Amino acid sequence: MEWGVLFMGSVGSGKTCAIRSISDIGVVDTDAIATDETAQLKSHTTVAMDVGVLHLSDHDKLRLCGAPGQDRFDFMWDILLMQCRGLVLFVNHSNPDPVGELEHYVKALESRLLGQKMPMVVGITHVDLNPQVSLDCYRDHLRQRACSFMDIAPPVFQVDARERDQVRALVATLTGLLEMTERFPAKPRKALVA
Ligand SMILES: Nc1nc2c(ncn2[C@@H]2O[C@H](COP(=O)(O)OP(=O)(O)OP(=O)(O)O)[C@@H](O)[C@H]2O)c(=O)[nH]1
Ligand SMILES: [Mg+2]
Repeated sequence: MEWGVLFMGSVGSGKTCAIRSISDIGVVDTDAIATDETAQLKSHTTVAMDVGVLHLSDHDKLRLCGAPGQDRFDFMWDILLMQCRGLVLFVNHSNPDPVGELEHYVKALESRLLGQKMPMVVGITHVDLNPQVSLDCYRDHLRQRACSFMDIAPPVFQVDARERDQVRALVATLTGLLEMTERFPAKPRKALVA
């Protein structure tokens, strides 16, 4: 079995870093020198995609795809979404409006998936830079605001993208959700007969 997993989230949230942390092969990235406002945050930014591989067993592997965070490259989100079965959404907890950031990406995903189901886990990064603020704001937001591409509110984890074990734990949870979706695919609802 081989599944594609897409890492999405804002510039600098840690997508490329996370894929580098867990990939069993050298990551193919498309990082270029940042020239616009991104340069104030970091020196390099993904302009097309990252690709890595995580072997789960002799026969099973995950293809790890990283999307660009910048909205101007959002055409890549459509291309990558078509090739992936599950999502890891990163939110940078140290940004000024991280819940707004979460909402921005959930909305972008909904408008692209158009009702198609896709399991997702949410990873909150950079918590070490803003430890006094609880992660409940993300869970509350996702509970109140259903994601049309998931039947349940997605799990939310604190994760440091530089830490292999933490990223692996996040991806293991997503793999569990993917297996569940595979074994128990959502059945179309029967029409109600009056
Ligand atoms: N302090 C801190 N730094 C982190 C954490 N997770 C990742 N980083 C750092 O944050 C930066 C993330 O950079 P990238 O992985 O390139 O970010 P990206 O999401 O791929 O960004 P774009 O490709 O520009 O959209 C790196 O310098 C990481 O070392 C964290 O939890 N805490
Ligand atoms: Mg990147």
